[in-house]
Amino acid sequence: MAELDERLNRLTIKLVYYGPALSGKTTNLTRLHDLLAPEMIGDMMTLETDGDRTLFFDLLPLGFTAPSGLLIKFKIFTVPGQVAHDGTRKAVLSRADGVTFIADSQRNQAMNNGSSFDNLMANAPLVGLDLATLPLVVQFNKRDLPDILTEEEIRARWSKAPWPLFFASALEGSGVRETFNSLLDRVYANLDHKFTLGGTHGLSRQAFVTAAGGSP
Ligand SMILES: Nc1nc2c(ncn2[C@@H]2O[C@H](COP(=O)(O)OP(=O)(O)OP(=O)(O)O)[C@@H](O)[C@H]2O)c(=O)[nH]1
Ligand SMILES: [Mg+2]
Repeated sequence: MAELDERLNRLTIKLVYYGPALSGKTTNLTRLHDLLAPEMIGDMMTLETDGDRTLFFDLLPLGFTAPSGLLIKFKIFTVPGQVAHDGTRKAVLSRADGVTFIADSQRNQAMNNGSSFDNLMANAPLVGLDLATLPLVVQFNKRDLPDILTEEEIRARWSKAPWPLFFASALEGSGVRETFNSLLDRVYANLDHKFTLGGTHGLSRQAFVTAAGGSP
Protein backbone atom coordinates (compact mmCIF):
# COMPACT_ATOMS: atom_id res chain seq x y z
CA MET A 1 0.00 0.00 0.00
CA ALA A 2 1.43 3.34 -1.00
CA GLU A 3 2.57 5.36 1.98
CA LEU A 4 2.47 9.13 2.21
CA ASP A 5 5.10 10.57 4.53
CA GLU A 6 3.88 14.10 5.11
CA ARG A 7 6.98 15.17 7.05
CA LEU A 8 9.28 14.27 4.15
CA ASN A 9 6.61 15.14 1.54
CA ARG A 10 7.17 11.73 -0.02
CA LEU A 11 4.89 9.07 -1.48
CA THR A 12 6.37 5.56 -1.68
CA ILE A 13 4.90 3.09 -4.18
CA LYS A 14 5.70 -0.62 -4.26
CA LEU A 15 5.60 -2.60 -7.50
CA VAL A 16 6.29 -6.33 -7.77
CA TYR A 17 7.43 -8.52 -10.67
CA TYR A 18 5.95 -11.98 -10.10
CA GLY A 19 6.12 -15.22 -12.12
CA PRO A 20 7.65 -18.68 -12.48
CA ALA A 21 11.33 -19.48 -12.09
CA LEU A 22 13.58 -18.24 -14.90
CA SER A 23 10.77 -16.39 -16.74
CA GLY A 24 12.87 -13.21 -16.84
CA LYS A 25 11.78 -11.07 -13.88
CA THR A 26 15.30 -10.09 -12.89
CA THR A 27 16.17 -9.48 -16.57
CA ASN A 28 13.13 -7.15 -16.90
CA LEU A 29 14.41 -5.09 -13.96
CA THR A 30 17.94 -5.00 -15.33
CA ARG A 31 16.60 -3.74 -18.68
CA LEU A 32 14.43 -1.12 -16.98
CA HIS A 33 17.48 0.07 -15.14
CA ASP A 34 19.29 0.48 -18.47
CA LEU A 35 16.32 2.06 -20.30
CA LEU A 36 15.14 4.62 -17.78
CA ALA A 37 16.65 8.06 -17.32
CA PRO A 38 19.73 7.75 -15.10
CA GLU A 39 19.00 10.90 -13.07
CA MET A 40 15.94 9.36 -11.47
CA ILE A 41 17.05 5.80 -11.01
CA GLY A 42 19.13 4.28 -8.21
CA ASP A 43 21.41 1.27 -8.24
CA MET A 44 19.69 -2.08 -8.64
CA MET A 45 20.09 -4.17 -5.55
CA THR A 46 20.21 -7.94 -5.87
CA LEU A 47 19.87 -9.81 -2.61
CA GLU A 48 21.27 -13.34 -2.75
CA THR A 49 21.37 -15.40 -5.90
CA ASP A 50 22.35 -18.93 -6.79
CA GLY A 51 23.62 -18.49 -10.34
CA ASP A 52 20.68 -16.98 -12.25
CA ARG A 53 18.14 -17.73 -9.54
CA THR A 54 16.87 -15.05 -7.21
CA LEU A 55 16.78 -16.44 -3.67
CA PHE A 56 15.27 -13.43 -1.92
CA PHE A 57 14.52 -10.42 -4.10
CA ASP A 58 15.88 -7.73 -6.42
CA LEU A 59 15.08 -4.09 -5.82
CA LEU A 60 15.20 -1.20 -8.25
CA PRO A 61 14.57 2.25 -6.73
CA LEU A 62 13.15 5.00 -8.94
CA GLY A 63 11.84 8.48 -8.24
CA PHE A 64 10.74 11.87 -9.52
CA THR A 65 9.19 15.04 -8.14
CA ALA A 66 5.59 16.11 -8.86
CA PRO A 67 4.81 19.77 -9.74
CA SER A 68 3.60 20.28 -6.13
CA GLY A 69 7.03 19.23 -4.80
CA LEU A 70 5.81 15.82 -3.66
CA LEU A 71 8.58 13.25 -4.13
CA ILE A 72 7.22 10.09 -5.77
CA LYS A 73 9.40 7.11 -4.92
CA PHE A 74 9.04 3.68 -6.48
CA LYS A 75 10.43 0.48 -5.08
CA ILE A 76 10.31 -2.19 -7.77
CA PHE A 77 10.84 -5.75 -6.55
CA THR A 78 11.16 -9.18 -8.13
CA VAL A 79 10.09 -12.32 -6.27
CA PRO A 80 12.04 -15.60 -6.37
CA GLY A 81 10.15 -17.77 -8.87
CA GLN A 82 11.25 -21.19 -7.63
CA VAL A 83 8.34 -23.07 -6.05
CA ALA A 84 10.23 -23.65 -2.78
CA HIS A 85 10.47 -19.94 -1.96
CA ASP A 86 6.77 -19.32 -1.37
CA GLY A 87 7.26 -17.72 2.04
CA THR A 88 9.61 -15.14 0.56
CA ARG A 89 7.24 -14.55 -2.37
CA LYS A 90 4.43 -13.73 0.03
CA ALA A 91 6.64 -11.37 2.03
CA VAL A 92 7.75 -9.53 -1.13
CA LEU A 93 4.18 -9.37 -2.50
CA SER A 94 2.80 -7.92 0.70
CA ARG A 95 1.67 -4.27 0.42
CA ALA A 96 2.20 -4.17 -3.37
CA ASP A 97 0.50 -1.31 -5.23
CA GLY A 98 0.78 -3.11 -8.55
CA VAL A 99 2.01 -6.40 -9.99
CA THR A 100 3.55 -7.43 -13.31
CA PHE A 101 3.25 -11.14 -14.03
CA ILE A 102 6.14 -12.34 -16.19
CA ALA A 103 5.29 -15.55 -18.05
CA ASP A 104 7.71 -17.59 -20.16
CA SER A 105 6.50 -17.92 -23.78
CA GLN A 106 8.18 -21.28 -24.38
CA ARG A 107 5.67 -24.06 -25.06
CA ASN A 108 7.18 -26.31 -22.41
CA GLN A 109 6.67 -23.62 -19.75
CA ALA A 110 2.87 -23.35 -20.04
CA MET A 111 2.28 -25.49 -16.94
CA ASN A 112 4.77 -23.51 -14.87
CA ASN A 113 3.14 -20.25 -15.94
CA GLY A 114 -0.25 -21.61 -14.92
CA SER A 115 0.87 -22.79 -11.49
CA SER A 116 2.72 -19.55 -10.82
CA PHE A 117 -0.33 -17.48 -11.79
CA ASP A 118 -2.49 -19.66 -9.51
CA ASN A 119 0.09 -19.08 -6.79
CA LEU A 120 -0.25 -15.30 -7.27
CA MET A 121 -4.05 -15.56 -7.14
CA ALA A 122 -3.78 -17.59 -3.91
CA ASN A 123 -1.12 -15.45 -2.23
CA ALA A 124 -2.56 -12.02 -3.01
CA PRO A 125 -5.59 -12.37 -0.70
CA LEU A 126 -3.40 -14.05 1.94
CA VAL A 127 -1.31 -10.87 2.20
CA GLY A 128 -4.38 -8.63 2.15
CA LEU A 129 -4.42 -7.60 -1.53
CA ASP A 130 -7.77 -7.28 -3.26
CA LEU A 131 -7.56 -8.94 -6.68
CA ALA A 132 -10.59 -7.01 -7.89
CA THR A 133 -8.74 -3.69 -7.59
CA LEU A 134 -5.05 -4.66 -7.71
CA PRO A 135 -3.37 -3.17 -10.81
CA LEU A 136 -2.02 -6.16 -12.72
CA VAL A 137 -0.46 -6.57 -16.16
CA VAL A 138 0.81 -9.75 -17.83
CA GLN A 139 3.90 -10.07 -19.98
CA PHE A 140 4.84 -13.06 -22.13
CA ASN A 141 8.61 -12.87 -22.25
CA LYS A 142 11.30 -14.62 -24.35
CA ARG A 143 9.63 -13.87 -27.70
CA ASP A 144 13.08 -14.25 -29.30
CA LEU A 145 13.19 -18.02 -28.66
CA PRO A 146 12.12 -20.59 -31.30
CA ASP A 147 9.58 -22.94 -29.65
CA ILE A 148 7.12 -20.44 -28.24
CA LEU A 149 3.33 -20.15 -28.14
CA THR A 150 2.08 -17.80 -30.86
CA GLU A 151 0.48 -14.49 -29.89
CA GLU A 152 -2.84 -15.84 -31.20
CA GLU A 153 -2.64 -18.92 -28.97
CA ILE A 154 -1.80 -16.81 -25.93
CA ARG A 155 -4.55 -14.26 -26.63
CA ALA A 156 -7.05 -17.11 -27.05
CA ARG A 157 -6.02 -18.70 -23.74
CA TRP A 158 -6.22 -15.35 -21.92
CA SER A 159 -9.31 -14.04 -23.71
CA LYS A 160 -11.43 -14.02 -20.56
CA ALA A 161 -8.77 -12.36 -18.42
CA PRO A 162 -9.29 -8.65 -17.66
CA TRP A 163 -5.56 -7.82 -17.58
CA PRO A 164 -3.57 -6.32 -20.45
CA LEU A 165 -1.15 -8.69 -22.23
CA PHE A 166 2.29 -7.71 -23.46
CA PHE A 167 4.88 -9.58 -25.51
CA ALA A 168 8.53 -8.99 -24.77
CA SER A 169 12.10 -10.08 -25.06
CA ALA A 170 13.71 -8.77 -21.92
CA LEU A 171 16.99 -10.13 -23.21
CA GLU A 172 16.77 -7.84 -26.25
CA GLY A 173 14.95 -5.07 -24.40
CA SER A 174 11.69 -5.12 -26.41
CA GLY A 175 8.34 -4.78 -24.64
CA VAL A 176 9.90 -4.13 -21.24
CA ARG A 177 9.05 -0.45 -21.06
CA GLU A 178 5.58 -0.89 -22.60
CA THR A 179 4.74 -3.43 -19.89
CA PHE A 180 6.00 -1.13 -17.15
CA ASN A 181 4.15 1.91 -18.52
CA SER A 182 0.89 -0.03 -18.62
CA LEU A 183 1.34 -0.98 -14.98
CA LEU A 184 2.09 2.65 -14.08
CA ASP A 185 -1.07 3.74 -15.89
CA ARG A 186 -3.17 1.32 -13.85
CA VAL A 187 -1.43 2.19 -10.59
CA TYR A 188 -2.10 5.90 -11.16
CA ALA A 189 -5.85 5.35 -11.21
CA ASN A 190 -5.80 3.82 -7.72
CA LEU A 191 -3.40 6.36 -6.23
CA ASP A 192 -5.11 9.39 -7.72
CA HIS A 193 -8.30 8.24 -6.06
CA LYS A 194 -6.53 8.02 -2.70
CA PHE A 195 -4.01 10.89 -2.79
CA THR A 196 -5.57 13.26 -5.39
CA LEU A 197 -2.36 13.32 -7.42
CA GLY A 198 -4.05 15.28 -10.21
CA GLY A 199 -6.01 17.72 -8.05
CA THR A 200 -3.60 18.39 -5.19
CA HIS A 201 -0.24 17.63 -6.75
CA GLY A 202 -0.67 18.77 -10.37
CA LEU A 203 0.33 15.34 -11.61
CA SER A 204 -1.75 14.05 -14.53
CA ARG A 205 -1.96 10.38 -15.48
CA GLN A 206 0.11 11.00 -18.58
CA ALA A 207 2.75 12.97 -16.67
CA PHE A 208 2.96 10.23 -14.02
CA VAL A 209 3.58 7.52 -16.64
CA THR A 210 6.02 9.62 -18.65
CA ALA A 211 7.97 10.80 -15.61
CA ALA A 212 8.45 7.26 -14.24
CA GLY A 213 8.54 5.17 -17.41
CA GLY A 214 9.54 7.59 -20.16
CA SER A 215 8.32 7.09 -23.73
CA PRO A 216 8.61 3.63 -25.25
N1 LIG B 1 16.19 -15.91 -24.79
C1 LIG B 1 15.80 -15.18 -23.75
N2 LIG B 1 16.29 -15.43 -22.53
C2 LIG B 1 15.86 -14.66 -21.51
C3 LIG B 1 14.93 -13.60 -21.67
N3 LIG B 1 14.71 -13.02 -20.46
C4 LIG B 1 15.48 -13.70 -19.59
N4 LIG B 1 16.19 -14.69 -20.21
C5 LIG B 1 17.15 -15.61 -19.62
O1 LIG B 1 16.46 -16.50 -18.75
C6 LIG B 1 17.29 -16.80 -17.62
C7 LIG B 1 16.53 -16.44 -16.35
O2 LIG B 1 16.30 -15.03 -16.32
P1 LIG B 1 16.03 -14.27 -14.94
O3 LIG B 1 15.70 -12.86 -15.28
O4 LIG B 1 17.15 -14.49 -14.00
O5 LIG B 1 14.74 -15.06 -14.44
P2 LIG B 1 13.90 -14.84 -13.09
O6 LIG B 1 12.48 -14.80 -13.50
O7 LIG B 1 14.42 -13.68 -12.33
O8 LIG B 1 14.20 -16.22 -12.32
P3 LIG B 1 14.10 -16.50 -10.72
O9 LIG B 1 14.93 -15.48 -10.05
O10 LIG B 1 14.62 -17.90 -10.54
O11 LIG B 1 12.66 -16.45 -10.35
C8 LIG B 1 18.58 -16.00 -17.80
O12 LIG B 1 19.54 -16.84 -18.37
C9 LIG B 1 18.18 -14.90 -18.77
O13 LIG B 1 19.26 -14.43 -19.55
C10 LIG B 1 14.43 -13.35 -23.00
O14 LIG B 1 13.63 -12.46 -23.26
N5 LIG B 1 14.90 -14.19 -23.98
MG1 LIG C 1 15.21 -13.46 -10.49
